[in-house]
Amino acid sequence: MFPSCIPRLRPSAVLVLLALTGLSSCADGGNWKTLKPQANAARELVSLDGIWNFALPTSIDLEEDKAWTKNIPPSLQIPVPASYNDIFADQNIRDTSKRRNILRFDAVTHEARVFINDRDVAGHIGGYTPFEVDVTDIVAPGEQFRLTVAVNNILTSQTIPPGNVEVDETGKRRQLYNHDFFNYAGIARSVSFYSVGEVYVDDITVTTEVKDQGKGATINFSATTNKDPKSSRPRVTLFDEEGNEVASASTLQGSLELSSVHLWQPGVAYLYRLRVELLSAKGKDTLLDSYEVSVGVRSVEVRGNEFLINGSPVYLTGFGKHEDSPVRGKGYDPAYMIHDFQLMKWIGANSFRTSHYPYAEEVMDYADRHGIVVIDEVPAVGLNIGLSAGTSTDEPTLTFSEKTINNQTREVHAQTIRELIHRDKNHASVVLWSLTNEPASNEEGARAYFEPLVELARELDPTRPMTFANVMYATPEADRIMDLFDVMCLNRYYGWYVNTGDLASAEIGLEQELNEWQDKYGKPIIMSEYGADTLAGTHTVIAVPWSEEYQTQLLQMSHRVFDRIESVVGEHVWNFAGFQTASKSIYRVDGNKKGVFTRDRKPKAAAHALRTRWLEEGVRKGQGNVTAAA
Ligand code: BDP
Repeated sequence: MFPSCIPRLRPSAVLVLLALTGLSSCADGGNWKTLKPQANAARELVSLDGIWNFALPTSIDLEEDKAWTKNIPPSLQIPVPASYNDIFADQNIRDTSKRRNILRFDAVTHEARVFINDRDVAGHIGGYTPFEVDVTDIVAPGEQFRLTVAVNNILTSQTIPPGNVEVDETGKRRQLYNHDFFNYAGIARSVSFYSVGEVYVDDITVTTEVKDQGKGATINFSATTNKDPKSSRPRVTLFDEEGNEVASASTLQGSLELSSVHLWQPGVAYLYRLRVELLSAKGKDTLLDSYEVSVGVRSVEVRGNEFLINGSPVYLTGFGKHEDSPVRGKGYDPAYMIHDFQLMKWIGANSFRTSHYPYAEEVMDYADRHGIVVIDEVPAVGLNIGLSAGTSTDEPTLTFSEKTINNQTREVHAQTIRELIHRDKNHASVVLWSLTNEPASNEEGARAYFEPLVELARELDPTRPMTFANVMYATPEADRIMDLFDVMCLNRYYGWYVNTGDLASAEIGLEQELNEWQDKYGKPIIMSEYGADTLAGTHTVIAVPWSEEYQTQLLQMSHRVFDRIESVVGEHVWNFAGFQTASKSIYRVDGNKKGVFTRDRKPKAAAHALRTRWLEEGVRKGQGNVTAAA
């Protein structure tokens, strides 16, 4: 049923996807301070997912083409959500008149311009966080309109992630980048229309404090409204999982005290629901708006070299992941999402890192619901000009300079931090923010670049610790930024990129380095990446690189070392599954094959070995392991 107050999209919705096209004007006007749309007594929600018409631009200049002023023919069509790359064989009603209609994009990778009919209505930079545009004054309820979205997939030194475009001998533009996953682009996540009344809740922040050794808790909340708060009366209610009201307040900011509480525990999630309602300022309790957030009561703390959740040390088991699947690319896929979580449960993983960008909001909701611990990462990957597919070039590099990663890049990076923390701040599953993956933290300029970003993140969220994933070249002596962070996430490839095929030497090297980190900083270490490319089905008696035996033995060697280093509080194998990478790398054969599952989620021998360690043997006895996902 189509709600009466929302404008109608023409069946032949149009979409222009601009491959390798520069958007001349800055994409702004898209409001990124957006709450995930909800349908309830006060809000309507209509999904715009489906089949969209698709076209590549005829000109590199978007203004010249003005494709949004025409109807794009249905000769090429794409599914939304999905990355467009692998699709082709070539390459909500009461007072209708006073409601606000908002168009929301969960993610357009990497940059979007949104047109309604002939009008440019919004833009957004950043491929993995949502934005919205209020279209109330642009299209009338019931009116048909043409929606065009221009998508820009270009990466430069001033985008996050960065990249650069080269023009080859034939005059063809070619996108280069330093990160090891395919530059999928498009309308990767859902598109929706939602409607709110004239006065609505536009943000909610919830933080929790665990008290009396876990018996009680304080829930702090702060909600804001789009209008003068005096134009409505707030009613805040906390419900338990059975739907019983357990606390309430009548202010937009305040605290709720619970004398007995069900904690959110890794593996044993418990979610309260905090409902914020806006009632008419005078007279009857007319409902103007309503919005609910899930609340998991838990604490996170770093003490010495321990990582504590609810005051108990935890040991993380799991993976660095990717949002990647055949055909859909980085498009949100609920079937793959839930299957991945089921495989993580099967193998005994209690956690994962959103390497190397924020994942779909549905993923975060699922992790909250099922007690899976998340290290949440911004898309700042590849801030390392000398690194390519885990290997270093021999050329001297200068990653941080006026001509490369500069102040402008840092401002874009800062915005990714603002948008991620704004989007994910209320997720109990998120216990650590990761501000970058494998930057050139050994190079000059790294400290000046990162110090203000860490400060910003701490201002935005004083409740969670900060980390970044350190690259192997930035050793304890060479790295210049580790002291700025709380947890040391280390990506190490002993036995793969170094000591290839020689696990005995790899074991010595890995232990030596981990001891150096431990002695220098005394902070918790999470092994955020370790692993080996493996061609499923390749078996050898003597374990050699690329065989299933070698992957298993490399992981076992790494685990022996981790078990000897007190500060190691977590192990995330690289990677959960195989994933697509840039076509230009000769280190990759149809993608990165370090997954312990293949790209189509079939287990390699290493998956069974991990299951034995994580579920049957139990890692690091006495260390307060978190149980595997429920
Ligand atoms: C690290 C990166 C990761 C790569 C991995 C690899 O953080 O994105 O995919 O190495 O080389 O450099 O497999």
